[in-house]
Parts: sequence; C-alpha cells; structure tokens
Amino acid sequence: MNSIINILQSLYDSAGYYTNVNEGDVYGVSLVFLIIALSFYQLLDKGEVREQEVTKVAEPTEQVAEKVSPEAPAVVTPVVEVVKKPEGPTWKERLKKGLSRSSSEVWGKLGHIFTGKGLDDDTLEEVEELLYGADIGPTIATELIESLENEAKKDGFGQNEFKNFLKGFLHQKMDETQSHVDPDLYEFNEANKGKTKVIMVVGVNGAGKTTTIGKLATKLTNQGAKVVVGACDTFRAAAVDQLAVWCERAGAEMVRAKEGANPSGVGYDALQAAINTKADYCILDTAGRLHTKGNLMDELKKSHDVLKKLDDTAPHQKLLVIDAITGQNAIRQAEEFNNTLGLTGLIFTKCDGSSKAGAAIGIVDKLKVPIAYIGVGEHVEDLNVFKLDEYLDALLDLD
Ligand SMILES: Nc1nc2c(ncn2[C@@H]2O[C@H](COP(=O)(O)OP(=O)(O)OP(=O)(O)O)[C@@H](O)[C@H]2O)c(=O)[nH]1
Ligand SMILES: [Mg+2]
Repeated sequence: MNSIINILQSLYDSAGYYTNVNEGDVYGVSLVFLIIALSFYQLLDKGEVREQEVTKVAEPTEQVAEKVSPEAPAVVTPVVEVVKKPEGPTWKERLKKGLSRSSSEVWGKLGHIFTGKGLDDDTLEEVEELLYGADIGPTIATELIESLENEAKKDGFGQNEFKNFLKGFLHQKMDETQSHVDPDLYEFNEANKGKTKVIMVVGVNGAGKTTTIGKLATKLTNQGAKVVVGACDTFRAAAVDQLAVWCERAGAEMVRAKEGANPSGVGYDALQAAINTKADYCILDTAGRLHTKGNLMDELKKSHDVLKKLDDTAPHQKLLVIDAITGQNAIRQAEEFNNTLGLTGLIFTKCDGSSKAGAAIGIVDKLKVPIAYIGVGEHVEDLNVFKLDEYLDALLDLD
C-alpha cells in the first residue's frame, strides 16, 4: 500500500497538486479506474451485439441485396458482401418440373407400351390413340406412326429405344424451323445498340402476354439494354397498371395513354419515344383478342401497319403468346394470327399447368414458325429461351 501511496504522491506533485496522499485517495482513484474500465468493456460488448444484428438483417438476402445502393455508407458494405442469393432450381429443373404433367400423362404412358418384346396390331392401335391425344396434331401423329411401325415391331425395341426414336423424329421435324429464331430476342447484342428493335406481342385473352413482356423486359434490361414498352391494351386501365408494375421492376420506360385511347396511336407514340431516346427495344403489349373476331384482328393489323410510318422494317418481331392448355385449338389460333400479321415467333406459356405442351410440336411443323420462348411459371426465372434439345429431353424425360 505504501509504494502505491508513494507513486500517487509523486504523480500529484508532478501535476502541481500539492496535497498529502492517504489510503482513502488510493481507494478513490482505484474506483475511478474501475468505472472507466467497465464502461470501456460495455462499449466493446455493444459493438459485438450490433454486428450480430447486422448479420441477421442480411439473412432475407435477395431484396436487401438489391435495395442497398453502391453509394451506401462504408459500414454497410460488409453486409452486402456476406449476402448470398438463395439458390433456386436451375432452368433445366424448372423446365422438367413444368413439363412433368405432359411428360408423365402422355409421353410416359406411351413409353411403357414398349417392352422390347415386339408389338402386335392391338398395341399399335393403343399407341395411335395416345399419339392423337398428345395434341401434336393429326398430320404429324400419322407420320410418326408410319415411321414407328416397322421399328417398334423389332425385338429389343423397349422404352428407351422408343424415347430415343421419338426424340430423333421430333428433332428432325422442328430443327430447321427452330434455326430461324432471331438471337437478339435472347441476348442483347451491343453491336446493335440504339437500333430500335420492335417486338409486337399478340394473343388471345389471358394467354400471358403482359406477364411475358414483363419477364422479357427484365431479361433485356438486366443485360444492359434500354427498353421502351408501349401499353397498347387500352381497353382496361388495370391492364396498363399491371404492365406499369412490371416495367418499374424491370427498369423499362413505359408509354401509356388514357383508357379507351386508340391502341395504334399508343404503339406509334411508343416507337417514336424509343427512336428519339435510341432505345434498343420497343416492346408493344396488345389487348387480348379472339382470333375469330374479324374487327379486332383488323384493328391489330392497323396497329402493325402504322409502325411502318416511323420505320418501314418495323415491327421486326411479331410474337404470338399461346397458353399451353389450349391444346389443338392453338393451331387454329396460330393460323389466324399468322394470316393477319405474318408471325415471326411463338411463346408457349403455362406449360407447367398443362399436359398438352406437345401442341407446340404440331404448330411449328404446320406453320414453320419457330418457338422463341417457353414459360413454365409466373416468375421471371420461369421464362427462358426455347432450346429444342432441352425441351425434348424434358418432355420425354430423357437425360
Ligand atoms: N402458371 C403460369 N402462369 C402464367 C404463366 N404465364 C403467365 N401466367 C399467368 O397467367 C395470367 C394471365 O397473364 P397475363 O400476362 O395477364 O395475360 P394477358 O395475355 O396479358 O391477358 P389479357 O391482357 O387479359 O389478354 C396471370 O395470372 C399470369 O401470372 C406461366 O408460364 N405459368
Ligand atoms: Mg395483358
């Protein structure tokens, strides 16, 4: 204790604080040190808690990662780095799941018929029946049966042989047409920057036009493209609002008009805005219409033709959206829209909710119009480029 009193005394003296140090002073000074040490410890402790809270906030991930801007304060940066996007199913998995009903209810049943022990006439009839029910269209079904007949009667022609035979047949039927899809529809090509590509999206009511445009715009803006969307469905205010939500999410500009406005005028204004701002894409959402309503089809043609006043090569793409559930009627729809506009591509949506995804094959074969995109759900990730091999593998459950 004496040595502590001496140290304290010399400290007091050097500070010019001339007083005699006693035991009480030593206890007092120790108390002050203790309080300072405790406060310091508490501060450190709080820092640790805050770090834990920050990590927790980071857990919901995707939205947080998207909302934090690059200009956010430095302290937030480590949070962004630890955020990992939740890994959803891959596109192949989504496609396989989406086509699983068509695959199991139609093509799977067919496959089971082939046991490798040859085929009698009764079983061949059963095959015919299933194929006509597969919605691939009567022409292609007949052709398929003819080329299958001899093969299938051979011993050793089992389920796998059948699937591979079918894949070869369908591939050869669709391959040529599929090779004509414009790659700019999938990937924005920097070399074409500023050369506005006009995409007109048409189809019957509720086929999935607006949703598909939203997904497509998102995909293109994500690649750095500038996209202008024309809300040409002026029949319902709700249709425009639905599109506006998608455009905001996608970061695309939207041109709209009042409910009831002339749809051709909106398309014209949208293209004008796209050209003026050197947009890379101008996508036009049209109102749903029955292919049998002549006046509505005429109005669509007008909307198509008016664009030529601004660019005589427009619209560059005329895409028909088809709900997969439509089945055989889809061929009629596609024929009518094709007669009116000269379609350049098809988009099959809702393949996840139908066992009739095979209808796509019949349409491609009959109209020689390729499928550009396929949709298997409501999320952006559920729309993707149509790749023939991927589609056939998923449809026939081949791996
Ligand atoms: N399950 C599933 N639903 C889809 C898909 N594509 C679109 N939908 C849904 O289908 C419904 C109709 O889609 P819309 O995009 O509004 O269809 P639309 O063709 O614009 O409709 P109209 O403008 O009324 O003619 C919406 O509920 C979409 O979420 C898909 O691939 N799978
Ligand atoms: Mg719509």
